[in-house]
Amino acid sequence: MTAVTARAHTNIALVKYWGKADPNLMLPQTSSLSLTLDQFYTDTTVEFDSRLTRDMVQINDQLLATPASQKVVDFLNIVREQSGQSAFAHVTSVNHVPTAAGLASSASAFAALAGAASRAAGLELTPRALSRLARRGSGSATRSIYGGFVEWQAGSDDRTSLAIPLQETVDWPIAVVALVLDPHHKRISSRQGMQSSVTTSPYYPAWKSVVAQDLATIKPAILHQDFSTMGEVLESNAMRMHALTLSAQPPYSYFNGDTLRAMDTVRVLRQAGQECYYTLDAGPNLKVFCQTPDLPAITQKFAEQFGTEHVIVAHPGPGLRFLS
Ligand code: 2P0
Repeated sequence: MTAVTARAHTNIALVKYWGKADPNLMLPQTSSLSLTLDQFYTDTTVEFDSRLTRDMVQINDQLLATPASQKVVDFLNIVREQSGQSAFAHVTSVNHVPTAAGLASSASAFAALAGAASRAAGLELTPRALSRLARRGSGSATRSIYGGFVEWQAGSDDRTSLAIPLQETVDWPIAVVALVLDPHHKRISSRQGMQSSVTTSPYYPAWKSVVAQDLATIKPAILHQDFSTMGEVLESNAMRMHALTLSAQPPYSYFNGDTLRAMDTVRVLRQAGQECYYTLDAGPNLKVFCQTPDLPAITQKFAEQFGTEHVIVAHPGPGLRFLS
């Protein structure tokens, strides 16, 4: 038996994925685009062992019982099907993602699991195949196979829905300031929330046009290092995604009071000449994009507002790699 360890970093979407077309194959309604981050990652070790009578899943030193480990077991079943490996596995995973920062650990977790489990099962997958496999665990994991700016192309079936790198090595001094505004777990999961938006928001058809337009605008902006255009698109895209929560039936929201206060601070900073733009996912915590020369003033402002320990700075990060 060979134990394989893989490391994958999490990512933050600039053009969001918010809705599935096929929940079983995890095909999305639209394409999306993200930046992989250096600060937050998951290390996962997988070893198939014919002596085991079930999959043993340990996350951050805690052995998971059956309902909690089900997503991982389902994912291992896909790997067993693809590889012909029939044994159960030991899975040991350590998340270096402050779940409190509202950064999805499922992206780095399933990307790392896709790498470690496939190789431990004897498969040698290309990055494209790894991206397709990671998608089966969690949509955002599709993009975490690659570093830098990454596009998940929606495709139309299991073969064509995968990520491709737009720019793996980011030669642009940009940073993402993650604000920890509420350390509690979100009440409505992304999975539940996006499903509700797809089926009940009257704005969902408009969202699909928004995403197509935003992708067409943001990709050249990234390649030309046009920070203003990139920022305007990522901020409006986030707000339009959140409009799908407010317009669902029943309506819901991931914002809290600090979210609105932090958005206001971004506007104040911009008016003062510190160019920065926010985005946020299925939780209240803002992530603020800026260029590194403006980073000290921006982090200082947020540290004054929310406390230094609630401000985490990240930069573009790398794709999946094998540690052993
Ligand atoms: C994204 N999010 O593009 C969007 C924006 C949250 C808001 O992908 O059901 O954990 O596992 O596919 O990927 C978070 O949802 O959901 C997410 P599943 P996932 O990053």
